[in-house]
Amino acid sequence: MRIEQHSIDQHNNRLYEDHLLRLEQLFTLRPSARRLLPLLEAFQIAIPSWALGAGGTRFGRFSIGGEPGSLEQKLEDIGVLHALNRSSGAISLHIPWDIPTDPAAIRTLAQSLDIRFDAVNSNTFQDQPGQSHSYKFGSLQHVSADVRKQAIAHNIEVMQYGKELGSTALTVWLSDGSNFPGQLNFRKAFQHVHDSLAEVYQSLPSDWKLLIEYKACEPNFYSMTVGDWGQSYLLANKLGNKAFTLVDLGHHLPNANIEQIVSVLLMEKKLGGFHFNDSKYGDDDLTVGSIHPYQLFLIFQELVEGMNAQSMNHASDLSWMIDASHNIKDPLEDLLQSVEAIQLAYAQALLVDADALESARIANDTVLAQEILQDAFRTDVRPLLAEARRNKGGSLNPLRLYRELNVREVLINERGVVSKATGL
Ligand SMILES: [Mn+2]
Repeated sequence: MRIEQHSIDQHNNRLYEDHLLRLEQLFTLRPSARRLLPLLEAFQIAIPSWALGAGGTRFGRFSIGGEPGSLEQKLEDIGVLHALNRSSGAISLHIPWDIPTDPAAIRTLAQSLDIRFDAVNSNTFQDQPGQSHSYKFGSLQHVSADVRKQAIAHNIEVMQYGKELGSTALTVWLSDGSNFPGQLNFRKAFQHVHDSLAEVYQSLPSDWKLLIEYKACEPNFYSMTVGDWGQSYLLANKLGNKAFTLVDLGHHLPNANIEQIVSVLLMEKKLGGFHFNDSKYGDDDLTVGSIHPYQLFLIFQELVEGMNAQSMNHASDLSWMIDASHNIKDPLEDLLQSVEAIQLAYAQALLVDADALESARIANDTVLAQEILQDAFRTDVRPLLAEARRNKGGSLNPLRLYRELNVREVLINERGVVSKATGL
């Protein structure tokens, strides 16, 4: 399914008067907001290829119907999102769930939808059919050199697929770790992971990044070999200047100060990108911004401050990706909400009066510092986002138009009720 431009234009015409009123109110209150439009228009968030179908838990999975059954259909779904919000112009592929069998055709299709390829993701947390060695006891950390070799070869193969599509980053998330005390020699496991990643790094093209993701627990419940940002940072530092830490918001122990982690990683030029999601109890993979929107804003406040300090390009110098699961929502609606939440936090962070904040800090005026932050956070920037979308041909209200066009019903008619997307 493709969204026709005239559908978007008709929808925008109907909403325009009300939109303009709200936008002018914002510009009156915040004249500086006008200059944020080009930044918001440039900011794109990659959609993961595994997030277009219904997710699930180990207890069950409930199909949403009309799920994309091929990589082509996944691209078409992202094309629908991108047509509506003009902010989802990238896909993050997961191998082997989404192997491009005809890379040239996939590239052409992506180009026609204005979608580029963000980081490719390897998978050594599951065994694949026909695989010689099992990852039951780890992959890059494994006590057996043969298992490590197999996992290294897989990561190199994933980069080959990425190269054919124009991707320039490999994300490695390891489930490696141990479930019980005594199971693992921590030192040797970490050394193996380092040495294995060093081999992968040797095959990394000169213009690529290696993004090292960490996670505090799950699927291993006693130790994770790359369990926190310090361990990821250590590996990235040892490997070289093309290796970076990737922050997944759901991969921390409860109450971790993620904004502070982000600030330090940026300062050290070792922040590579993000996996956005939200959680209340653990790695819940809920819609980003649905539980902790203020935390998301604080993270973006550090990102904007840190990126500006180093004259970084907000849109292109870090990888912005969603990593969430949709257990009860329509995945496409959830992704529209996710992109909006990320853009809202970014816009609010851009609104922070950085000079005033710095002066308050120098004066040790804690109250004023909080007021400055919350003044930005409590500003309704939704009309600004809508205007940025409209400027690029997108919809003033993507979710509303998605429902008006009955996109899910159309997809179910096209693909059937029982179609199932590849992934977990
Ligand atoms: Mn992730």
